[in-house]
Amino acid sequence: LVNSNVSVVIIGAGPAGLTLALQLNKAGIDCIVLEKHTRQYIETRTRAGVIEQNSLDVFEKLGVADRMKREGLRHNGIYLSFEGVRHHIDFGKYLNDKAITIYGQQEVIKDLVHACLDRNVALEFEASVTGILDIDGATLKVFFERDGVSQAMNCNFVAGCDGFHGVSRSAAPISTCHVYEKEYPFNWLGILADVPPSSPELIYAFHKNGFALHSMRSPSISRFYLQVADNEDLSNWSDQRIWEELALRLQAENFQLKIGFIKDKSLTPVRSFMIDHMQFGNLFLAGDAAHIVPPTGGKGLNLAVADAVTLYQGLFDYFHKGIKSTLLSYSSRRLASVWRVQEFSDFMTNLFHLSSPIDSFEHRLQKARFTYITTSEAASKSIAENYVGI
Ligand code: FAS
Ligand code: PHB
Repeated sequence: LVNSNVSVVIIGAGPAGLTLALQLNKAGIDCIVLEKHTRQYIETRTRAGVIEQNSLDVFEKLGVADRMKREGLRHNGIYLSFEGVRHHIDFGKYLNDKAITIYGQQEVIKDLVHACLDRNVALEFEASVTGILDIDGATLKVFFERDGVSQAMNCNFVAGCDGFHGVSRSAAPISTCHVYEKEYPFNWLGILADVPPSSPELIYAFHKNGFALHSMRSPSISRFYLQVADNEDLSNWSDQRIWEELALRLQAENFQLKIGFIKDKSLTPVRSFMIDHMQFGNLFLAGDAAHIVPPTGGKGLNLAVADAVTLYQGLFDYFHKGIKSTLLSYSSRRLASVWRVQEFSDFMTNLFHLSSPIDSFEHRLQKARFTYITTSEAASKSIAENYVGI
């Protein structure tokens, strides 16, 4: 691989990188994916769970949606809960047959990796990119470490799909960009439990102790999240305390929380991050490398897929039609969509998280917002269309 040439180097085998690689492969455009971790690591990392219809359609077109459609849980609505009052948002009531599919991100990664290997997409694991040179040139150079050996690749384009902590963003002249950041004053404590879901659909709940989310992965596995302090230590949360707090925050009429074995616990910061450019010469950022949204809207993975589709369209036009204008509009086209998702994710985060004292002005605003949603068709439809994906 030393000093070899390829049209597109994709850094990172996450949803963005793998979706882009499969699209390029299908169009006969040569690319290589460089992933720093092992296959086993990326296929077992518990992360997102909501697949929008738009993302499912992309996976369907790529021929990788069979298991997702078979094993994923198709949901036509979600429950919003405020101090014990439940409100159902029925997507079908407003949006024909639009729905979401609940399917763990690690399952998506397994399906995409399997397809890449099956189709002989160049996918190198334990290949950690250390630097990118000449991003404005016709030939870019990507440096990476593999088995302790430094190697380099020449290419025409680099797709930085290496997540928030990757290297591609630092290879761009970020100092010339406007960076927008918002750190929310809390974290999410996520658990995966061997217990059947206690609800047929997701429940987003505000409680005076804080936010809770009831999600799931299968008829026998549930996924939950609790709002905790932003400096929280996981060791402060025994299984018993987690179940007691979930039961308290998710309580409502006719609701009984099922408890079981907790097999995974993790803390995730809740933050937003944006930059006002997603492309720098022939370096393109996609997914978490370019933006972070709070997980409250279930959007991170879906944004990564949508970025990969738009970037692919630009690369297709360049390599197959000799048109570069589509590539040049990548940033502006994606940023408009991502800001919409940022706004929705921020709205959902502010609606359901405790960040001011009970009976404070902010808390009463939250209560008024929830009451409006439960009494206005227009407000419920707005939540529905944003949640299933515009
Ligand atoms: P990813 O981070 O998925 O993938 C980037 C890949 O690049 C990784 O495999 C990484 O190993 C690799 N990489 C990094 N640096 C590299 C280098 N130098 N060289 C080579 N490879 C490199 N979203 C939701 O919607 N709901 C959730 O509940 C949710 N929970 C999350 C929990 C956690 C702990 C985290 C971190 C994220 C969560 N997200 C959630 C967001 C998440 O799903 C992301 O939005 C999604 O993975 C973004 O996909 P990518 O942009 O492909 O980046
Ligand atoms: C999940 O199931 O992991 C999940 C669902 C909805 C969210 C975030 C995470 O908003």
